[in-house]
Amino acid sequence: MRMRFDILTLFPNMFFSPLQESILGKAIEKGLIQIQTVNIRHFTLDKHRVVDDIPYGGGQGMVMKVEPIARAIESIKVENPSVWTVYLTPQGKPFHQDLARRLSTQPHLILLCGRYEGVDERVRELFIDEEISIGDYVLTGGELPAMVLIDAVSRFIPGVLGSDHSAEEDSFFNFLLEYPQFTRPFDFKGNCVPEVLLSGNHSAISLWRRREALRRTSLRRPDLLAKANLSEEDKRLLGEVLQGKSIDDRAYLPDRQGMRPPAGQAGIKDKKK
Ligand code: 4HQ
Repeated sequence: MRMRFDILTLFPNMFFSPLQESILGKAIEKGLIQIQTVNIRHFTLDKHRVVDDIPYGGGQGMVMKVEPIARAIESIKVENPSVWTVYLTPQGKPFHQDLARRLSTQPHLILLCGRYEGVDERVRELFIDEEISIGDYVLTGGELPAMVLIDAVSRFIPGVLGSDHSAEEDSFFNFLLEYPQFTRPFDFKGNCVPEVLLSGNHSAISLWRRREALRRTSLRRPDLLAKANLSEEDKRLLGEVLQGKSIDDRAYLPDRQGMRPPAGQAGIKDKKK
């Protein structure tokens, strides 16, 4: 059951490194997912390979022309007429875990990435099955949203995550945020790991983790907690939390101002150790 993604973009190079590292890279090697970038500019027919034009009616910016996009989509549809075609746009339906799960049941997706002021409206009318937004902010193009979507969808494909890890068990599946995690050392500059995690008492550990997940969710995402299916025990644990059994004062860490890399040099710098 492998899944194929065709990404229609003017900037195919943006995708290579992000999708070839780590878990997604392994999934590609294993043949669980197949990703192909399609350069929309290759589907122009004019000498200057023009992909955009000024908007009818005037106004700022440029609009992506319909014909190159139409030809690019049709070049994929000749192979698979039933491919599901998604356009990434702030005007789409909000992306979330349920939508990622549903898309993972499709064998083949086209992801259309817009630039500038977006695509000619006739692209939407004629070719797009679903419009999706990754959040209420404005990006410079649909490429990062397409990568976000591929990442979240791929995690639902059997074999992509390790055998001891199911996407269904992650946070949001049950509308609770994850409990705090710790690893060695036990004592980092006087900041110690909660003793219960070293106790070897598995029921005590489960209880502590459940309470901390409930605490986090009630502090940071009360909207999620309202959707969670809470047991009687959960309600009791939440009661303990709300009575202030040590509140999570790290809920909102301040932004680390002054930690930005120095300006200057063009390009991305890789910090030398
Ligand atoms: N853009 N979620 C503008 C987004 C976006 C988002 C993609 C920028 C489309 C034309 N896409 N282009 N947020 O901001 O999906």
